[in-house]
Amino acid sequence: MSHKRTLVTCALPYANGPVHIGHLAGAYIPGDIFVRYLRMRGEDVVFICGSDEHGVPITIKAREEGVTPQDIVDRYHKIMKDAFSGLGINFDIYSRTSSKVHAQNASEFFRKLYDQDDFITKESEQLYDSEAGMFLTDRLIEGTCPKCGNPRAYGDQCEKCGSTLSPEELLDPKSRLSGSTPVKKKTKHWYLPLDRYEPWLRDWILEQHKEWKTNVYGQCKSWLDGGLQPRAVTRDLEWGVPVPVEGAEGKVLYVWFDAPIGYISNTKELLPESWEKWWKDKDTRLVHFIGKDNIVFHCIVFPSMLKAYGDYVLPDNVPSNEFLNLEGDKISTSRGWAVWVDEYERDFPGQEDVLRYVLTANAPETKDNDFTWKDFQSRNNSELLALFGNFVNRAVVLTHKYFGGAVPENLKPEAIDAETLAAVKPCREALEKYIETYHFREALKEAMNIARIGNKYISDMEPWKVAKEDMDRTASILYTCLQLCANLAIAFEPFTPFSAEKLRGILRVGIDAGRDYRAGEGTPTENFFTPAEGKALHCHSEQSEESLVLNWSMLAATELLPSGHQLGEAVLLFRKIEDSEVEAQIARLDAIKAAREAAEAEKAAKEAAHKVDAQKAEVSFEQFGAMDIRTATVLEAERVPKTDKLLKLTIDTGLDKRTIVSGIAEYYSPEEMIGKQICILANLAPRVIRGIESKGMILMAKQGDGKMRFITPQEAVANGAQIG
Ligand code: B3M
Ligand code: ZN
Repeated sequence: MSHKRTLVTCALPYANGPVHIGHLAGAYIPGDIFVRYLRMRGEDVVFICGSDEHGVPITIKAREEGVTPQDIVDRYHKIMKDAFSGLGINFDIYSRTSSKVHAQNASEFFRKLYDQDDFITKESEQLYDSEAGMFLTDRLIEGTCPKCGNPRAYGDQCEKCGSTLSPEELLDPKSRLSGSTPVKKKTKHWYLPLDRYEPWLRDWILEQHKEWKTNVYGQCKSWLDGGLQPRAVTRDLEWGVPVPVEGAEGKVLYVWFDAPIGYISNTKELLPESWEKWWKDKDTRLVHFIGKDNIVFHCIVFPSMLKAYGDYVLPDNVPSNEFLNLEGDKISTSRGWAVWVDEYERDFPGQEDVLRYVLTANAPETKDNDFTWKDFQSRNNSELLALFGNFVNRAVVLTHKYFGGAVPENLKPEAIDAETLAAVKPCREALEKYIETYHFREALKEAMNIARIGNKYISDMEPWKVAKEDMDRTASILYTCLQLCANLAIAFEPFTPFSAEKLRGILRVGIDAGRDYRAGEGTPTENFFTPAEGKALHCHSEQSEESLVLNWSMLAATELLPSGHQLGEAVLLFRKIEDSEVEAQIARLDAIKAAREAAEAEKAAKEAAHKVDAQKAEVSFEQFGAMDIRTATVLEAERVPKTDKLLKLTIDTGLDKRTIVSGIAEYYSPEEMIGKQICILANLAPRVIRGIESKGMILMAKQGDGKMRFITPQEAVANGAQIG
């Protein structure tokens, strides 16, 4: 081990929406597994997270709701913090980028780079909303897409046809803030010249970090191969950390400049005395857990900032997952297509570990992956419950039945017992290797293999049958089973900490889960992280009341529970997830999908209705005059048999009574037409339609979606009146 301590961060989620399973699977659960594992191994670890509270989307949401950005971030900061603690994601601190410490720290960071001449400035013309008195980012501009005609395309992208746009390309651009037409205005911004760091980045990533996950390495390589450009690190906005230099009034740091500095600020808030050791001592290993959309910022931009600053350590690894889909569809907060953690906790109270387990077993580690409720149910029922839970339960219940709940003596051992226990060792080795290389789903499989081993052993040994004739052998079998149970209590702690704790309660053992820093140094702030109420997952061995304390180094040991050790009551580790529960979730999603499809269809219909055909070729006055258009009244109307579209109308044209066959049955019933005054083209050459001679044509207005309405004079006029 070439490091003395590990600083683990998880991406700071934007405080503009609740946490969903995509977030959890991407960064937070893997981060928590890694940290729990390291803590149990006795490593010195700090685990940092917090809300990312700046950025344009937060200001837009605030405007839409008529509240301040601070109101928005206050709301979601709390929701997110509760969601994480509810799932046992045990950060040491969950702070926020609107904190004082952060404003100061980010500001100081910028100032140092500024003083060192690490920025360049550029003046450019940007769009300005003179009514709102604000420069507009691309996202704040809306107009018609030049490619597909979507009237609500944004200045950076049309979400309808997917084209990338610039604000200049939009037809009829409008500010989303005030609706006014933006004007061009000069503005100056500070840029980090990433091109300066390119040779260094090439060496540092492409040569020295070949071990990074292939998706991460690949993205970095393609960025570097594409050539790096200076990146603006300031914005004309009100919400954010003010740019701390002269001539930058009304400007704030770009959210992606300040947010990663938040990792440092939050460490500083937690450990005001010793934070520097975590960020500046070369023996610190820095690991960022993120989703794949954050790779460039964590592998290229932030390291360049740290490098420019000078004293900081650089990330040792940036494990990043691909995206998780939900029931075959992309997770989307705005479309309501997600499973939110707060709702999960409401619908499945006490089932935190099931979600942790499923999201790890099915993690999108190498490619996008799909979460389905059926898979959720079957992984619970046929893995957690059938393998892990049942094995433990059988072992403990039988021990109570035959041995009064005390671990029996190993009175009559057989080779199979030792072989079974020995099989745990390769699982441990593989598990460790996988966790240390950030392959959590493989690591979890190894933990589950221990349960599988136990399950097979107890099924094969059938101690309930052996007990009828050989109590000594029964003792050895259960002794072996209980040793496996104790191993499970260690191996599952990083993955399913609630169940591991429950299991330790059953076995009456404690655990040395390592040291955490949640107490910080000095006076705790309100951003310190405390486990949710009733979920005091212990971390320190000294908190345990049990005399028997397990730790990671004991994993694969064959004598963890001594004979005579009294067990606690047998409680179930997992419960069955019923069909009705997952059906309710699927029904909820179906309803969301149906509502979305209905809304999309309605929107499409509206748009189609408004589509106007292009003008036809010119006609002469004479050509127009040749048409005999006049008023008439419908006397009789009936459907033409065996057709859906045709009505046969008898009309009074003022000249005569005649028959016209018209394709309007889709829009009007015969009853609706009788007595109506209409306009006709009287001198259209007669045609025979379905055996009926039709003389003339009824004038109809036809909308873009095909819907037709007949034309009627403003007020009743004599039949046969000429129109022209
Ligand atoms: N808030 C993006 C995200 O939540 C961003 C991460 C910041 S990490 C410094 O996906
Ligand atoms: Zn478009």
